[in-house]
Amino acid sequence: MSAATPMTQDELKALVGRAALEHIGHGHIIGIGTGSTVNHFIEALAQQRERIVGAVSSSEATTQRLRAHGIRVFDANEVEELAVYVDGADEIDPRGFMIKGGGAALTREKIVAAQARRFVCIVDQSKWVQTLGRFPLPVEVIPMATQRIIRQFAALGGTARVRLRDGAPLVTDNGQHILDVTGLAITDPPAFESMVNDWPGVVTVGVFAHQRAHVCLMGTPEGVRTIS
Ligand code: ABF
Repeated sequence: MSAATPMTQDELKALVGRAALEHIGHGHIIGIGTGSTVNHFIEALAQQRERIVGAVSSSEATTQRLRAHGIRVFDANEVEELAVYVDGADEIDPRGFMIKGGGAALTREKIVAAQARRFVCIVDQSKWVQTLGRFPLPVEVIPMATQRIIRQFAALGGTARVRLRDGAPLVTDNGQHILDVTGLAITDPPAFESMVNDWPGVVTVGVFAHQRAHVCLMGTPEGVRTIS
């Protein structure tokens, strides 16, 4: 590639998707997340699918993609512990704290992340931030509690909106809704995550501090930067 043709965001995602293979051992069941960066990882993994026993998946979309490649998908309840979880993020900071859920799969992503010994986060460089909060924070909520949770975010200075798809509230894989919250600067992610998790009606907040990334593989025009 010449200097005159900078790598696209998708090429940077493909770069880290391939690099994540180096963090996968042999003979394990691994966790696999959701999104366009993870899709590149799945494509790379499919070339070496005998390397793993199978995967626990964080979404219906990923499950379908894995099965199409002949990769066995396990239910999370069938597996006690995962060696590693590979997933993308919407934002990641230098401590490995993340915002996730742009793809609406945050609840399952957090469950699978909690089962894994290591979280390998794969991102292009646009996701790197010093303070979480530029990306609208996804929060999965039980619809009955929506308006009260919107008011609770307003009290913190945030603006929460129900995510729509085709003009109607998006329904997650778990049958719930998503709020996207702007106007927050999340300076203490672990405390913020615990606080919002405690609000009745919140299923999952898209701050991943308690399930932070242990390794971040970041795609840059100079190559993959490994941050751990
Ligand atoms: C998932 O996919 C998310 O939690 C995050 O919202 C998103 C990242 O998307 P992409 O890889 O398409 O940029 O990992």
